[in-house]
Amino acid sequence: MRIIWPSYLLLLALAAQASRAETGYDGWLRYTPINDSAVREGYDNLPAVVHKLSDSGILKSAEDELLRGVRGMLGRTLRISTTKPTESAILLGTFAEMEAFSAEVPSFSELPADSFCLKTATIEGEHYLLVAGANERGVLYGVFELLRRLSLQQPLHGLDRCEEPYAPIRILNHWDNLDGTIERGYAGKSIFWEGGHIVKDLSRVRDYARFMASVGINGCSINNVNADFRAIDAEHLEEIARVAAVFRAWGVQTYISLNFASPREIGGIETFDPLDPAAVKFWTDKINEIYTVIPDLGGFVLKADSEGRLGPSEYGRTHADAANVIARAAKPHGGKLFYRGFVYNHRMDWRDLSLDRAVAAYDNFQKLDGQFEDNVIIQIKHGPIDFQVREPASPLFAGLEKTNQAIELQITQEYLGQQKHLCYVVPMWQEVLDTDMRVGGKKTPVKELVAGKTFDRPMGGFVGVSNVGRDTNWLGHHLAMANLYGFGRLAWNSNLSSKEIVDEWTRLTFGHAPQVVETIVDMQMDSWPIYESYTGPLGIGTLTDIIHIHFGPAPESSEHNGWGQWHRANETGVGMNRTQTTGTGFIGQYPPELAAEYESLETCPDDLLLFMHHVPYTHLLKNGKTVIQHFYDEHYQGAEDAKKLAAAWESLRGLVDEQRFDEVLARQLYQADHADVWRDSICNWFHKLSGIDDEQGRVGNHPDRLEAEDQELVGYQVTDITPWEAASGARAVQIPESKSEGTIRWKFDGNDGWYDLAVQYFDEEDGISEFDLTVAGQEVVRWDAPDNVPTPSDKPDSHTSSRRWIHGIALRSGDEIVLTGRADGGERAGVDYFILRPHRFRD
Ligand code: GCW
Repeated sequence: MRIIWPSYLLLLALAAQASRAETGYDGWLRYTPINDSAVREGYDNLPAVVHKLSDSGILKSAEDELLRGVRGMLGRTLRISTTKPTESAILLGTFAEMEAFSAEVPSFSELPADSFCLKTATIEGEHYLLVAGANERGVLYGVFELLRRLSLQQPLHGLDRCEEPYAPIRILNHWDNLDGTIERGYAGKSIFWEGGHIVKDLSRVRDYARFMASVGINGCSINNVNADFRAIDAEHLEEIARVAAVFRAWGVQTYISLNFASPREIGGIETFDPLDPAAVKFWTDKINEIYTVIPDLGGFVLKADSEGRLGPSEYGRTHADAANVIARAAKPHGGKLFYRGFVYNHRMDWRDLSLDRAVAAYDNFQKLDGQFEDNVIIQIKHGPIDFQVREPASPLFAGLEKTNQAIELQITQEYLGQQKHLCYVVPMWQEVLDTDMRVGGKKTPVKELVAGKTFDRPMGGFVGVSNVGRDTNWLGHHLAMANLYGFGRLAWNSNLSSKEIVDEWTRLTFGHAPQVVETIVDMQMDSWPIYESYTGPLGIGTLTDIIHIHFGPAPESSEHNGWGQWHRANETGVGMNRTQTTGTGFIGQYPPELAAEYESLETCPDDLLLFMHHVPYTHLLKNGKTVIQHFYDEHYQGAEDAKKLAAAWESLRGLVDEQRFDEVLARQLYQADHADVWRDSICNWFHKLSGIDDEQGRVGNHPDRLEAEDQELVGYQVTDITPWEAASGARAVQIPESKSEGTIRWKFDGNDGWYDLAVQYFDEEDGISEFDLTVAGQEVVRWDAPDNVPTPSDKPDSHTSSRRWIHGIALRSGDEIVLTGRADGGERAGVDYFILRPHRFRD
């Protein structure tokens, strides 16, 4: 029976479809209709037929994607021709297949794997658009480039363009655990794992693979580098094979993280000594087994002798011994081993000033240069410490001449606001990639070293730690997707600028309206410098809580412990002395010209000053300010600028679809307030330590602030907050028991008028407290604290310190203001302070 839809139902269905598209799930692959008729007309000559020259899975994906994109953007459904077309057509195939198709196909010059060409050609009298790849993956990439051009509304006629990847290795790592949690993931549970197994429904994995392919990412590891032994048992291998099958169709090779102690833990032998024949046999047999299940597995990732992971040092063996035992087993199958250069001692004696975590990667690996098998790639974090807000390039990039290397970049914003703060990190990556290491006194930017161009190594490239999750928009913050996109684009073409990349991304994600594009591009480009200024400027490190959560401010946590992320702040000065003359000698790991630049206070760039030197707080920077005053100024300016980011986003109200607008706004407003928590913690801490006042008198002085502990309390108790700098005045108030109530009360004695009131409270993850504010007996607002922008802590601290604004309250002198809190679970309705200021009418 034919169903006849009433037209209003059809309209409703269409409307539902249109709004569904704007949850952020589609990321930059939205393919929304091109409505501008002049632009549409430019595509009138696009052939109506598509013909693919082979039947592989990848070409099928390419064809599907082409149909999907063209239908979405132009509203036309291309005809699939399974036989040689007799009219104008889009041809999909490899260079070789194209040349075999007709003698009239122009010949293609030899290009590396994954390259593609888009060409228009007249063949046997018909007009063709050729999407040709050096291999099948190249064809798929060519289709995505074609669709990108359409989305960017660029002309297609007369196309004649080839692109080759900057480096062969462009892969993602995931730190996903088998139970579905993600180490340092900020957007929900794993898309791969759940309850110890690969998820049943792999449609999200497929859509993720599309994202990867669309920016040229050709490999992906799917389990945590802190690896679970079980990942490679027979049961899980079969499950991983399902993921590999989904990835395969999008040209993405699967990688598995290994646990180096596996021979002992699951191999039934006593040892995991890489030179012991029994361990060698274990790896050979296991890897042979793995390749029978997943014949085109890309290979493995290994974290050994790091942060408590077992490794070769257990037996006095080297990293080369460890890498080679696995690499040799993988080689016959074409497998690679990514051996992580992130090896350091996290139990270092902080009292010994000669020790320095930054030297570890170079010290561990440089001496082994040349000893690794040729399918081993040393995977090196971009800086010598650990993804801080600014670090110099790792000297190890210059230290390996005979060994393959890849740079590890972090997409998930572990130390950079965890997608609750905006931080477009591509400019930061680019600074590292463009750092000229001056190897042999010659121009040798990091990007050329890692891509294997300088020393002519066959393998090299880029690894991104992605950690997307099941949140609909993949990374938690819609604007954070620019980092995933940017990683791929930069790995594909490291000469693109970060601004070009984000301009492209913005148009694909939010459309072409000039105000929207300009505002988002500016917000993104400003975001890293802003984040740096209110967290850790001058190269000091992010100054976050480095022991646990890595989110809010906790400058003390970097000191006096074995983790080695020290900044050596004391009463007189600040910074790690890494000079060769009087410091830890780290600077000597760089080639001589760069070492000389960093060694001298005259030439060391100020933004790396405290990474390289220990200086008095009164040291004068190149801008004429003292270090401490600059620190204060940066934090105040940064916190102001964070508010401007929110205001910029707010200016787009009505120009961006509602859901994405609201969700981004919530995060930007959160950041605007949390930047004050940062500013105050860091400034108070350094003020106390240095004893030097802020020239502008701002630090520790908040005329519009009322401390909760100074008001009349019933049911609330005053608590010391740890660390002290996380709370204004080092103290806050809390209700001692769950499910109990308390009140904070004071009399307003200012002038009658309109006011804005903010409550600075602690929104923890271990309860949902309730609050109720009354003025002169009238309830003004009631809210609960369900951890809306999830703050990863169950304590009243700098992670959970949150602000609730109540705008436009009419106050009269003598009014009683009462905040009633009701504690829930571990969350004790904690309140730090109130801000009361004249109402600012918003535009
Ligand atoms: O930055 C640190 C993270 C760890 C991570 C480690 C690594 C997967 O805090 O969570 O472990 O780096 O890169 O191995």
